[in-house]
Amino acid sequence: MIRAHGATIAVVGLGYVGTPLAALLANVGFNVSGIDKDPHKVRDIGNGHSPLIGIEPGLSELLQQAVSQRRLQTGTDFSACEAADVIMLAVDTPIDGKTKLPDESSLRRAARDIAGSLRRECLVVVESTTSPGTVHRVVRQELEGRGKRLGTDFWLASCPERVMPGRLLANMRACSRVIGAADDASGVLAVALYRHFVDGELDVTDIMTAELVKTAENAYRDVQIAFANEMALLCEELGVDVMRVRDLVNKSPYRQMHIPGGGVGGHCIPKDPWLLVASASSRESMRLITTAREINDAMPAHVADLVAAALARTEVEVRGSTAAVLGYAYLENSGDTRNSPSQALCSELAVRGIRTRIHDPFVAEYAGPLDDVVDGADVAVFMVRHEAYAELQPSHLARLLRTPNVVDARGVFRAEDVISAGLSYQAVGAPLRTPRAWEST
Ligand code: SAJ
Repeated sequence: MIRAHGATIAVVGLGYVGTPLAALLANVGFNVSGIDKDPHKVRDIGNGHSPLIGIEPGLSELLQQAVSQRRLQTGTDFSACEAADVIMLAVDTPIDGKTKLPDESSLRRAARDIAGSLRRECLVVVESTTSPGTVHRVVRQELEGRGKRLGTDFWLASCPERVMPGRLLANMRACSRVIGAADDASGVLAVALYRHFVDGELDVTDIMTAELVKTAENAYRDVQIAFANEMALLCEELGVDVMRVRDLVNKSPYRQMHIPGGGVGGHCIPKDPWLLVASASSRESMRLITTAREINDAMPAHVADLVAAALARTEVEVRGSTAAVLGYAYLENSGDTRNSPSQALCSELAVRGIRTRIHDPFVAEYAGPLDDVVDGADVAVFMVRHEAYAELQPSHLARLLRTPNVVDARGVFRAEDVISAGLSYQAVGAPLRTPRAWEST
C-alpha cells in the first residue's frame, strides 16, 4: 500500500512539522488526514490556509492543491486513525521551563488516542524530537498497553524532523533522514514511505540511536555557539574583536567557530540539549552540554550589562532611561519569536530600571515605523540581523537618538560607520568604540 501511494496516512499534530508534512504527503499522492486538538488550525488547514507565522515558500500552494484535490482532510478527532495505514506523530515535545525536564504529556496523550483508534495493521512513525528512550517507553508502551503487538498489529519507527523555519518544505524534501526502526519490517515500511518525498539519504538504525542523533546534532550546535559566546566575553575583556579572531581561527583546517550573539532562541536548539541530557542517568554527568546552555542563556543579561554601561557613560540616569530594542524574532528575516533572546533582554533591562521599546519588521505587534521606536531613545540595541537593519544609515540613528549609543549583538554594523556618525558603538565580543571627537574631551 505504502509503495503504491494507496496508503491512507494520518498526521497527528499540525504545527511546524505536521503542516508541511501533511501537505507534502498529499502532494505525492497519499490520502491524508490531519489531526490537531486546535480547531482553528483544523479549520485553516482544512481550507487550504497555513496557520504558521513567517514566510514558508510553497506551503500555501501545496495546501490549497491538497485540499482542492480532496487529498487532505482535517479534524480534531482520532477516528481518522481507524482507516490509516500509516500514523505520523508530530506533536510538541517541550521541556519544563523551570526543571528543564521533558514534558511528555502531548506525546503520551496522542499515543493513547492512537492506541484507542487503531483498527488495522499500521505503521506508526514518530517525527517529534524525543529524549532518547522515549519512543519505546511512551509510544510503544501505550500501544502494547492496549493489547497491540509490535510486528502483528503495528510497526514502529522514529524519524526525527530536520526542518528549519523559512525552509520547512525545502528541508523536508532535501535533508537526509535517520530512520530508527523497532524491527526490520518497520524499517522497510518506513523507507518505502519516506522514499516518496525525501531526496536525501535514508539511514536506517535503531530507535534509540535515531533519538540520540537528533538531540545530539542540536546539542552539538548549542555547544559550538556557546564556545563562540565565551570567546566573545573574553575578547571584550582583552579589547580584541572576536569576529577577527573567528575569521582567522576558521582559516585553520577543520575549524568552524560559530558566531557569538545576544543569545540562542528558536524551537530546537534551546530545548533539544535538555532532551538529550534527560536520557543520562544523572544530569551532573553531562557537564559540557548543560554548561553550554547556561552560557547561551546568560547572553541576554550580558547584553543588558553592555546597555547599562553605555548609558552610565552618558549623563542620563540609567534607571528611567529608554532602550530601543531592534529585533524580536529569534532569527534574522524571520517572524518566529519562540524562545526569543530579545524577550529575555527586555526582562533584564526592566530589572535594571531601563524602559524598552521594541521594533521588528517581521513581528506584527512590533512592525510599526522604526523611527517612532528609536526617536528619543537613549540607546539602540540590535538583537537580530534583519536585512532592514543592515541597510540602516547610522547617521539616521544619530538624528533620532536622545543619547548617541548603539549596542550591537548581531554584527549588524561596522564600528567605523557608527562612530563616524557620532555614536558610541559596543558590539558583543569587541571593545567599546567611541567617536574620535569624544577622545579630546
Ligand atoms: N545562533 C547563534 N550563533 C550561530 C548560529 C545560531 O547565536 O552561529 C543563534 C541564532 O541567532 C538563533 C539560534 O542560535 O537564535 C538558533 O539558530 P539556528 O540557525 O540553529 O536555527 P534553528 O533554531 O531554526 O535551528 C534549526 C535546527 N534544525 C533542526 O532542528 C532540524 C538546527 O539543527 C539547524 O542547524 C538549523 O536549523 C539550520 O541552520 O539548519
